[in-house]
Amino acid sequence: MNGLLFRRPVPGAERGPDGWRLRWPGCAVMGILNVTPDSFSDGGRHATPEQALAQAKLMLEAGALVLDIGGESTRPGAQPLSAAEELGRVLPVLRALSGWPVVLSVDTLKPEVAQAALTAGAHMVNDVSGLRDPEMVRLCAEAGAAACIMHMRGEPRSMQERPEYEDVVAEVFGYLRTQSQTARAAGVPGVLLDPGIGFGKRLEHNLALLRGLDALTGGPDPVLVGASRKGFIGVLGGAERAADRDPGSLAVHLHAARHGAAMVRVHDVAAHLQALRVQAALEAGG
Ligand code: HH2
Repeated sequence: MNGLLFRRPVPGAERGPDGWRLRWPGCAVMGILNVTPDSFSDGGRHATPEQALAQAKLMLEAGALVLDIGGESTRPGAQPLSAAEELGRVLPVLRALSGWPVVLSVDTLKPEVAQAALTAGAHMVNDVSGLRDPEMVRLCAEAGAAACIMHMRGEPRSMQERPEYEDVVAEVFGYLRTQSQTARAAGVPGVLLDPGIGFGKRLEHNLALLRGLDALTGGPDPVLVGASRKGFIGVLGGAERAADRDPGSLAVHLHAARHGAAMVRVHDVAAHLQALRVQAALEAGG
């Protein structure tokens, strides 16, 4: 069983002495809901609250455990957005989804956005900057919200300009462990660790992190992998358009699940759950 602890009520979580514990078997799915005009794969497709809610309903019915709502694209080269603009995108959707039987995550690196999103109904924060800003740690602890800590080298605007590592696996996993310890010591109840596929990483870095995943999943924190439709899948699989990269995304995420990932962050929830269920059944027979 995998699990994530919160200190606030969360749909599907059991109340215990230390808070609300969400538990799930095997690898769960976090559905991506980008309320943006410019995300690299689904930009503009769910930009109005009505479109976003229709997509949320589809992902919920398909079996997503978590919906990850983002108002700012973090694709390579993306320009930063103001907090007010980001909030204008995510708050109407979060308010409409509040009360739905699904865990709501806000995908942001801005403390102001995270704070308002938690007040509007989000249960957890997905921070692609890995809780770099101490204010993010403080507010997650205060709200009793779990956090996804992702590794990113630099910033989206410039992160793909010649990223270099001496030992990418040791550096990325070491960073995640340190951030987790800091967050827990400050009172963040639960953390998910994410190697940040494509965030300041070249093809060989992404592959090394995925091949080395056991070293991270063997630790105390659940691990999330998000490779859905990313550029390296296009390179390896010969799929130029992001929308054509679901088969390669499945291959990466099945690998991640086999190597202990507790959650995958995906665009196509139904296809992933089907594949993960079949893989789990095959492994159960072993
Ligand atoms: N990838 C993206 C955004 N947020 N969060 C986590 N934890 N892990 C990831 O790998 C991750 C993430 C980028 O993908 P997407 O949301 O599809 O695109 P965009 O940033 O262009 O909106």
